[in-house]
Amino acid sequence: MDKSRVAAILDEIGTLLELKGENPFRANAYHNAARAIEQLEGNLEELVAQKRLGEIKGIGESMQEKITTLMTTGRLPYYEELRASLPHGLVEMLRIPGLGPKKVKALYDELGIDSLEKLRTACQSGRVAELRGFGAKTQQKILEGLQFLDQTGKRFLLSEAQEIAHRILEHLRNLPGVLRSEVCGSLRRRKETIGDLDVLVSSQDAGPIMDAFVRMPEVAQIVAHGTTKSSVVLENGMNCDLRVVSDEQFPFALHYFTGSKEHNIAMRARAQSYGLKLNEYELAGPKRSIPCKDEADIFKALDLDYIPPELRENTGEIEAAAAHQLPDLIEVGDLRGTFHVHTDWSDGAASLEEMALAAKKLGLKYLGIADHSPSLTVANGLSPERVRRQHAEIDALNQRLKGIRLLKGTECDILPDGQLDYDDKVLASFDYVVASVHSHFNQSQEEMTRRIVRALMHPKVLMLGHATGRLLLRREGYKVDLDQILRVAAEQGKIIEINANPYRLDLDWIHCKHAKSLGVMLVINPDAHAPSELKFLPFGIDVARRGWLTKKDVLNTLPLSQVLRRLGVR
Ligand code: DGT
Ligand code: CA
Ligand code: CA
Ligand code: ZN
Repeated sequence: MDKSRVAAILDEIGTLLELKGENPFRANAYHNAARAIEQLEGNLEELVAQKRLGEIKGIGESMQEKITTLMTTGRLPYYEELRASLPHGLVEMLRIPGLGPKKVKALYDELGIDSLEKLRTACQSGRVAELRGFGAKTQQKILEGLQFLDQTGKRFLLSEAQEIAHRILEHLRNLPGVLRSEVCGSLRRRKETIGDLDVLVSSQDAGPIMDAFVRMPEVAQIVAHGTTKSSVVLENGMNCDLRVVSDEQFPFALHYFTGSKEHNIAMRARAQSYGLKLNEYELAGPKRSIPCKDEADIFKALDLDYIPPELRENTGEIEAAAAHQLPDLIEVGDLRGTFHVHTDWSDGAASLEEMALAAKKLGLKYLGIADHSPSLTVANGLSPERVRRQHAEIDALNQRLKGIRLLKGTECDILPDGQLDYDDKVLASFDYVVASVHSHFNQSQEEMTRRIVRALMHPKVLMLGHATGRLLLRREGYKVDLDQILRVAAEQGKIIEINANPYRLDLDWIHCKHAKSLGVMLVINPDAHAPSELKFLPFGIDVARRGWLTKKDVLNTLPLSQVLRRLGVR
């Protein structure tokens, strides 16, 4: 069990306690412990083994016991009992924007609502509006939230899906008789949201593997338990299919279940043009089948270069592979630094030095600090006076720290009329400016586009932050003509951010591809508000790869010296 899993369970315990209406201090103790574990720099396993959990700030004795049980046995009876003591629908109701544990508890206690369906009915009959602390406006918001959930379906963030898929693969890989194993589907293609998990294993003997699969602790419900395919619902509500095939079939099944469906159809058509048939079991001619030991062999047999899973959307990858013109996709290891992180000077959780050291530990050579500007008062935006003081501290740190260079940036608000939130004199004191929209999301598309274009035209602005403001599975972005933004960026030599926060992934991959075709450079930023969030960067790499980007399309693959030259900083 790893750190983020332990943190997620503690956090969920806190939420479950809130749903039960327990003492808020107890619930908070779990939320705080979760945060402390998530942000822990050291090795949790080691701390547990050496009985040194007490060294973590804010973790009391009974919490230490629970963490130890979790880490050593992989389970926590207290958590399982707590989960079982509440209807599962309550946790689902928390997915509705604006519905916290307090409100969900009130709905359950007062109206007996324990599922999304009952909630919808109650809203439609007006009963929710009559509850104390709710009202017609809240009821309307809940209905809109329910509709939003319908539209996004039951999809999950890539980050969440990856975490649980990783654990499932661990289980399977440790079983005797498992030869090869992989998660296919949208997760392997690194889509930003995931519908269900498609797990594939090769083995001579499927039975025991299927049995072990449906018995994993992550399984909440068994839907089907067969010899070639089993289906389960996982504890987070996600479906997961397991297929077991022979090792000879594995490459074909891997390719088929990775998809996308559109890519598969185009590949099958290409096979047909060679007089071959391609399906999840084989690639075969009229007389014999063509053995392939891995996916690359399948592509080779059809005169194609290997197509990385991220590109398999039938948006030209097969034609490019045939012409040997696939891009050499960017990789995580290509990143040398990044430009958009927050510190405790604004709404971040850690100091400049803590962020710098965390970045250095990840192998980055430069870290651009971009705290908020004054108009974002909720995020403690920096006044010009505090900007000066922060710059003095950055200078001092740069003197002292070796192997990591801090850059003086800002995430400057784009005001409703497109002006920037600092005057030109203050702006001149930064090494660079990330310009972002954080307010007045309801402007018309024309207004919003004009607003962003005006900000981009400012000579000091280097890059545009989170271009649409979307929050995946939570809210749509503001309306903006991205094509026009990208054209202006191309003309003016401005850079567009790929915000790697798993809730954002904004710019999206489709527009990355478009940006590249226009000659716009991109930058991958974690928008980290804590040291642990620097680890969002690989999700940005996923977007970039799906957008066909190479190392030279992304600003922060440049070494420090070239970045300094580009920024005009000595
Ligand atoms: P998701 O789960 O909605 O995030 O998206 P996927 O891509 O994982 O889709 P899923 O789980 O329905 O199916 C997994 C893969 O199986 C899919 O990417 C391609 C393959 N597949 C599924 N249905 C079909 C089909 O009707 N025709 C073909 N050619 N392939 C299919
Ligand atoms: Ca899937
Ligand atoms: Ca599936
Ligand atoms: Zn922002």
